[in-house]
Amino acid sequence: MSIQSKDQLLEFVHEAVRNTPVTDIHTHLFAESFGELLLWGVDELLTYHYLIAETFRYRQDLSYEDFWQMTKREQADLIWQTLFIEHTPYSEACRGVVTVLNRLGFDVGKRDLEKYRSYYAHVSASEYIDRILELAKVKTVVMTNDPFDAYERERWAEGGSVDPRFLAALRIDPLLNLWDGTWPKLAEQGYDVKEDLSGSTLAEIRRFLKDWIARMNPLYMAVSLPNDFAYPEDSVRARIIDECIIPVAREAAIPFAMMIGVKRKVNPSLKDAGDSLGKSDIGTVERIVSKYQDVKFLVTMLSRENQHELAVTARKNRNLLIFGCWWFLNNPSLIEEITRMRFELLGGSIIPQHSDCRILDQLLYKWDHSRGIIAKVLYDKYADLFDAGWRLEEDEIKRDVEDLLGGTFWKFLGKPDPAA
Ligand code: RAT
Ligand code: ZN
Repeated sequence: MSIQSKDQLLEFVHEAVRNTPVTDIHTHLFAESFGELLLWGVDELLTYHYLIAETFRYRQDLSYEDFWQMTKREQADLIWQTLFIEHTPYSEACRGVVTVLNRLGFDVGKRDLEKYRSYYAHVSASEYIDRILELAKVKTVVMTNDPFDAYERERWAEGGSVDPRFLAALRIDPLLNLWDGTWPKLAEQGYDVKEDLSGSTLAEIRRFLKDWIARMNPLYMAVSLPNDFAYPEDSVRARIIDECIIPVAREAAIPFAMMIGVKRKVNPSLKDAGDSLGKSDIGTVERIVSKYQDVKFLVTMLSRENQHELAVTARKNRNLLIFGCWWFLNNPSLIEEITRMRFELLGGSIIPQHSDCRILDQLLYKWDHSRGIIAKVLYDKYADLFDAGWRLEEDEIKRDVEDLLGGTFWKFLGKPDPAA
């Protein structure tokens, strides 16, 4: 059926974007079998590192040490009091908590934290996973799996994820960003590696990657990179990319995901909340993706200033799929600007958003908020076509939306969507 008016178009697009199930391609969520790695509940929501940073801005007298010595519940109380009672919670991260509580059916007008807490005391992790994924209309989430984390390694030794809604991604930051501290860990795990990369080291790193690929079956290998990431370069990082990551990605036929632009620990006292960002050199991305045209790259960049050139770089390299409005870009004004620009330069050959959720409940807000913006921008693009006489079929809109919310990702991987 073709759409006959702009009112009809508006309604149809918003409904399609609201109701189409999502493949969330980058999160920090875990299946239940990963035990304490899966975070959920109101105290976790309130102690999200985005909110910790915001709280300190209003608490000049609070020492970092005192804060970190508090229990999670005490931290949550302080954050609630500071950001939600003494101030109005309109920053995006604060608004997110309000959206979640509202979507769970609480009376947010009452501002009754104890009431919200008491609900969580009576729900099990497995029920809650079902409830949130259903409410958020998220069909699959990609985890961030760290083979250097001792606790997580044990979970994999026990079998990893058996829940088909949670898929793996092999995260390799320590290998590329902290080689000094990482090679001893590889040696401990039985790999014959040397600090100076001599002898069998590179072959052993490849063996390590292949072992973990066999164990996790990851959809891609991923790394976050500093804003001054350079390629090519005479460095341990560039050698490991060239001689280990690229050949293994090629052989396993999985993409290499690069998340570029982080400045880690600009304020170490803030721990996870202490990272920042910087503008990166797009030439680095250009050189690596054009050198290895037979390898697929998923790329997101953290600085707003890099977004336009990244989109143009994707036009030139079909092995590059750009994804998400990452971290400090995951704000309505920036999502709208970036999504609009990407649609104009790349049509639907992008992944407009990932959630980056660390707490299960956040799926509700991150996707609700992003869906509204994606629908708005998509409608505008369709409306321009409508004005030029182009008439869209409902099925065409559904196809486009399915692609944006997961289909494009699966096609890029060359794999069928297991949840389709
Ligand atoms: O968005 C975040 O929560 C960051 O702390 C990072 O985890 C970032 O997304 C990353 O994956 O490195
Ligand atoms: Zn992340």
